Amino acid sequence: MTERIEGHGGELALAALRAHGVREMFTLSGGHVFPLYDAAHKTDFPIYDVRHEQSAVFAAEAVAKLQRRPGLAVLTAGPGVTNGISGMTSAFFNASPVLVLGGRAPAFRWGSGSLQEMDHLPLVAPVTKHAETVFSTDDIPRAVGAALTAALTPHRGPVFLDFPLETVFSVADADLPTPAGVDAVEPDPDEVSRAATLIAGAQRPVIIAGSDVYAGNAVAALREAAEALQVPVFTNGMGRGSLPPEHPLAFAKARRAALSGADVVVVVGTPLDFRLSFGDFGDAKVVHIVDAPSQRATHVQPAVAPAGDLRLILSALADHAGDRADHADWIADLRVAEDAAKARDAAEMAAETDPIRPARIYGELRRALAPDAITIGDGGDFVSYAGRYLEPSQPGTWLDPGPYGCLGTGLGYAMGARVSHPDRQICVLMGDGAAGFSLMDVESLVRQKLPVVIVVGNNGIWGLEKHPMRAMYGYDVAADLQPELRYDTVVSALGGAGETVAKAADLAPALQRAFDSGVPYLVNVLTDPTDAYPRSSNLA
Ligand SMILES: Cc1ncc(C[n+]2csc(CCOP(=O)(O)OP(=O)(O)O)c2C)c(N)n1
Ligand SMILES: [Mg+2]
Repeated sequence: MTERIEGHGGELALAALRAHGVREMFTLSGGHVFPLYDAAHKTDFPIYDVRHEQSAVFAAEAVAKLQRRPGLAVLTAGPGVTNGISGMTSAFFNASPVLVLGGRAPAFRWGSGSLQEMDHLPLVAPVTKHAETVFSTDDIPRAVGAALTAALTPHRGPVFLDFPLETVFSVADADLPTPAGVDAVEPDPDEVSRAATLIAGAQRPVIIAGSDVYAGNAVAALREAAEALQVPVFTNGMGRGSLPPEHPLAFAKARRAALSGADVVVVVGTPLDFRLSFGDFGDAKVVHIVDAPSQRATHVQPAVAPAGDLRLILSALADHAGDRADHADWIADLRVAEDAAKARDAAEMAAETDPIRPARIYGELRRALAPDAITIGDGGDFVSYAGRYLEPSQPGTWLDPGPYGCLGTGLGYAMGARVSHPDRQICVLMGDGAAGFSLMDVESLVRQKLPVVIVVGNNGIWGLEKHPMRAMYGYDVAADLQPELRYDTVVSALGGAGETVAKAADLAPALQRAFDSGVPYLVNVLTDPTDAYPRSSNLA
């Protein structure tokens, strides 16, 4: 039996949001969305507010990514919504189920020049799975339910609704929709069996597993498939940590050897994009396993590309009954390359240089971080090093901005992570350039008692741009920041705490103080500006 509910638009929306598993909102105030606050306030629904709408959407995205449930951002009409667009776009690239509810100028006098009167839909439609204006109050619960179902249906992604002023302020009664649930999409069994035969028969297969494996709850199935077929596994994005680092099939460093030597490359739950040389692995055959037909690549032709529920596909691979080649020598060869790279990394991470090089920071962090700590990367070179030197040992513990590569996720992601995991270490790894986009939100974290640790790799430059520009032109412009700036005192001024570290030996005690402090704490590490992350492509 459907439940009948009565109330203003905010109350109707909130009832539907709760019913669909939304547990909090991230927002920045604006009169157009007051009814949503009123409904939340009266029912003890948590409201977290921020200092820039971008952080609200990033916080909602962190909840969605980490907890695999919908995250909610509430943005006021006009500039509130436009400030959220980079966040929505990141969620779109990352397939994160985020719902953005926007205020909207009144419909009854549309065209008369109301404050902040603009049609958001043409702006947000290209970066959302569904965007709709809800013109009638009693239609709000249906619209919220339908939007959330779209967000959670693979391939997942953000959705947007806006409510004209009179729609959300008016009272109506309506049916509360029961959550529709998301049906698992059955893959084509022929494609799955062709993929299994190809992998099992390969001499040197490799699996690369990405974010949709975690989002699709397919981590256990990935492990079963890898173990059953004896295939080495590399990961990216939210796929990191899917296999614990000590697992015999878990690899991270031997990527070059693996991809240049492989005869079959299996890419699961991540696009064949620039991070994976656009799906071109020389003579190797490519198996691309995706969670929805829309995710099949159009720029390359894989040998086979099964589409559907990743658990079903990976479990079917694990159950493959046909012949299989022995991969023991291949795995052993890769292990030699992996161990050698690890030894090189260990030496870098212990280096006693003055000034400090980023590698050493990560050496210290590896000792300071608990296995379930959430690490968040927001920056250029400093975050590339984080990807290289930090080894997540559990899935769902690493947040990077994803293929949209948007600077400024840091404090929003940190807020969403702290709300998701009140008892874990939350550590933001931030370039000094990146810090400029969201550091003011330390104030939001302080006020709402959401402690996190921020480690700034302070090289005084936009490193990932300065080094390549010099290499290309012999000079650089627009790439300098104030050297040795005291980002820690910014955080202290906002009610948190922090310190500047210039000597490698001082890093460990500073990190200890940071994690013990119980407040937002910034460790401002002065790093070597001549240190450039070695990369083949220099455009970011
Ligand atoms: C919103 C946004 N603006 C600009 C860029 C281009 N960009 C990529 S990395 C980078 C430099 C980052 O500098 P910093 O955070 O100090 O890290 P570093 O490379 O110095 O370690 C810039 C400007 C971007 N990715 N996103
Ligand atoms: Mg920098």
